[in-house]
Amino acid sequence: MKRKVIALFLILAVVAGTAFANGQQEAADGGKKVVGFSQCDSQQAWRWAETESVKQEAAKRGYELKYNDAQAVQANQIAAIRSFIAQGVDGILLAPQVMTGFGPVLEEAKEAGIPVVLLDRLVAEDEDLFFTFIGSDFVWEGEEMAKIVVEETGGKARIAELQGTPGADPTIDRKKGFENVINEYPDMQIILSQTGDFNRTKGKEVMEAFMKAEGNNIDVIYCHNDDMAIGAIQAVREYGLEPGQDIKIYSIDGIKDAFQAMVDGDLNAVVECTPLLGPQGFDALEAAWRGETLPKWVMSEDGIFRMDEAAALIDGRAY
Ligand code: GZL
Repeated sequence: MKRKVIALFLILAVVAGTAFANGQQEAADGGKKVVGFSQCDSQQAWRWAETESVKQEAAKRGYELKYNDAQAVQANQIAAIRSFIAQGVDGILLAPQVMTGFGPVLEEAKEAGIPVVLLDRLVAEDEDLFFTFIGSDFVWEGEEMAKIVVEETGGKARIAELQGTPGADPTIDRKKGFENVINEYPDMQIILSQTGDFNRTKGKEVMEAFMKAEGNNIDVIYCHNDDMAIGAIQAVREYGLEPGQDIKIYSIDGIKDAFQAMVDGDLNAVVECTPLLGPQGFDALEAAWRGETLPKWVMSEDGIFRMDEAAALIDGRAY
């Protein structure tokens, strides 16, 4: 009997030690910590990769995750956050649909003493309403994309732009960054610009309309994300032109389908925007639970990839 008690004690000690080593912390009542994750939507490959990163990391660290997909409706996100607060979660991860409108519910989370970590998009609210923002530099992404477009067109191009979700900071800042650069080149002109809502189907529909209107006058398509670029490629080909050749196409994210499109010669370059934010999200919550502070922006490190290097890299892509 004594040997069994000792063995059980040793097992418990190892489990506890492992959990602690993983940074897992227990809830006040000694149970598992509970984290609410409000995801803005689940309509793009990038979103699926981010959600999977968060779910896998929660499981790895032994936290209970309450997941809500708002289906691109901000009101659903606000309701989900309110529900997390009512359930007394220990932390909230929020990937906000748009920048504005989250102030009141973030105030409620603050009053409840629940730390909120923003994933992949910022909100235009007081910085003391969130613990930190983990995500990419969207202005940099737009600027780097524009530099490649200038280089590959010799500084002369009529550009069609597929914008992301209106009011989301990647949309605002990817446009800002791109224009920061092309505004230096008088022969670089955005002749058409419309939202495709970061969505593959809508990106194709908008590109079909652009082709109908100006098909033979478009030299470049700048897409705020890969899903819209995949739709644009289909629209260009169905119009009868060669994507990547007759019309050069550039996009942001770096999902595997985009690498395949570069391998196929349909997409000319991609600036990465990593969705694999789960580990950093839980690192931030654990810092909050330890009473520590972090900078208000934990910036992701992203790469830049050209068509001719995609074949060597595609098998190593993590999303
Ligand atoms: C960027 C993220 C964007 C992606 C899109 O951090 O908010 O939202 O670039 C996604 O693919 O829809």
